[in-house]
Amino acid sequence: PDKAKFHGHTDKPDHLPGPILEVSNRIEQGEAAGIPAPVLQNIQPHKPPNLPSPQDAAERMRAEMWFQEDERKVVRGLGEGGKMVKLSGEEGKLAEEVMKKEAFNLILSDKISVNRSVPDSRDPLCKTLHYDQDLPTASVIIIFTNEAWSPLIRTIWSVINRSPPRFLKEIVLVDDFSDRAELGEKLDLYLKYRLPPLVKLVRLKERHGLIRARLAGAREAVGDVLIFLDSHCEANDMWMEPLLQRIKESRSAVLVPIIDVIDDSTLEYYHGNGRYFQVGGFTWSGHFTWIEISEKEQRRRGSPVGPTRSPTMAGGLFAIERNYFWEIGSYDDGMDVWGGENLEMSFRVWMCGGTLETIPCSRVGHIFRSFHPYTFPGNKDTHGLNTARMAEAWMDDYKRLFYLYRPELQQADYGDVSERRELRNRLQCKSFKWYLDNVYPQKFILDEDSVAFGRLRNNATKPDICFDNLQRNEKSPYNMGLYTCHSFTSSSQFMSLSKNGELRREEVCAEVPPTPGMPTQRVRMVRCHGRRGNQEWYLTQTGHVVHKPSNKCLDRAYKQSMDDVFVADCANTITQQWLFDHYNSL
Ligand code: UD2
Ligand code: MN
Repeated sequence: PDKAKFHGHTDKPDHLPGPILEVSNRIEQGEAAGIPAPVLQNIQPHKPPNLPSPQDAAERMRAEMWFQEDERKVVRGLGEGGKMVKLSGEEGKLAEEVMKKEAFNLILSDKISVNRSVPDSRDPLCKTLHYDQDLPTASVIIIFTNEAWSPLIRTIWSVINRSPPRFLKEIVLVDDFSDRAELGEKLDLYLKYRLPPLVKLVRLKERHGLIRARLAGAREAVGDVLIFLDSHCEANDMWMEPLLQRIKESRSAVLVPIIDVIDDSTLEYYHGNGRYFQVGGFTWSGHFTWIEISEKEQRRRGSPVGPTRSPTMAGGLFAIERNYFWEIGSYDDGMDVWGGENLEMSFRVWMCGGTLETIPCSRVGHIFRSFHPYTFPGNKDTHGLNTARMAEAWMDDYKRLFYLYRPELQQADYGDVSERRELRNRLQCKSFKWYLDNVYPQKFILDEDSVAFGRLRNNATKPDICFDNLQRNEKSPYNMGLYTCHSFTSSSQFMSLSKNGELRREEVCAEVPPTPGMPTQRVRMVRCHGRRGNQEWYLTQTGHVVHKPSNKCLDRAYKQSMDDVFVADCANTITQQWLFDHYNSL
């Protein structure tokens, strides 16, 4: 069966975690440890009413009680500078329990100031860049459904504290029909008594799902630029200026910040080495992935902090000129709850004349959670259905590959996409082939870029065995094994020999570690590097699959277990004879 996870989740990028910083005991014990109070640049508190009525006084008391209860939990200095914190003992156990429900460490989050500082994770070169005094204004739109209190409030404060007041027009919160008690009156009162008036709250009367919730927020917004954020983010220093500057230069540029990782368990704000980051790709099964910046793009952008073209975006954090958002087709409001809208917008923007760029000097942290701590009404695979809508509207004939990887969606009821097709006509958008050729030329197209593809089978014994990913994580090196061939289409057994001589799956390629002298060697699958070398293979007329640099042959006999794939000295044996399902040419 397919590994595509029901409801899915978005993986973290491969940012390096920061150096392990010593967590000082004093901080753990809660002393202030000389940490400066955060600078709150932007607060204009509401004026208290001149003559409070008894109702007002009671309301105020209720609010203070709630807020003070929260503030009592906070340990001063904890997690400041984005440092990791590990809870121990009873509290640690409790935190682990709570994580099973919340998908992140809420116990710890409640102990960290909602105004905490984060490490400046930017490339040092960013400090040499200049931004205009006169930039468009921004509406920051934060949607949420049943988000926990402290990460939501921290997201809001991080935006207020680290955005220039003159550009931050407003923050539009959109409550997507939450039923968590604390997001009710308490949140209303927090807005009233604690937050500056530029923070607005829209309450949706029924569950919209993230796509329609963002549309509702966008309709409220009045700033020149819309900036969308998830409800568990922390904006970094000067995150907003580079986005606004680039949109001022190019109004059809849709921008993403570098998304820094906030650890779901220690709440450490990873800051890597400032320079390394990835951009967005996709898999044919319709999932977002992180990919390396192509060499061509590194040359084109000129500077490591220049706007970096990205084939797709993760989806949650992006900036777009407000009118352009509507012109270019906003979102497909037929998409439900979660998933698919990010690839839809990415393909649409590129195909219809815009650009999608990562702005390296803008950085925002995000808590990557391994599951969704909210319900999916009707328990539908909304990611699958939304992605089918996307494929039908935008992928032309390449949707064949989407359905090859997701056969169960071929007959699915994804609704009516005629409006999206009309939009595409009206905007005279280019083809998906244009997108692949021009925006994502390195994308491997299973049936076009290969000499042979399908299952890779050996029939030395019955039943036949095939290459199979054994449901292992494709990111771990020994993720290929052998398994009884499936008679149904299953992407876990897709293999191909590419025109470049790679023995590969979608993103990973077979290679043999260079250890000369060994008679047999285990084959591992790692990210394709496209430079042949130890990833080069060829097929022979006799069905051998030869690893070119070592001159060894794939062999099913020399295996410790079914789990492994080996090469051995080439010989005329049936255990070295392999067959692909399809051959394009030989
Ligand atoms: C990623 C995106 C997310 C979205 C998704 C694809 C990042 C960092 N995150 O998933 O924004 O593009 O991919 O669809 O790029 N929400 C609602 N109503 C719902 C469901 C979710 O308001 O019915 C909110 C939720 O509270 C959160 C945001 O939408 O603020 C995104 O949800 P998520 O954090 O569960 O998604 P994530 O980060 O796994
Ligand atoms: Mn998120």
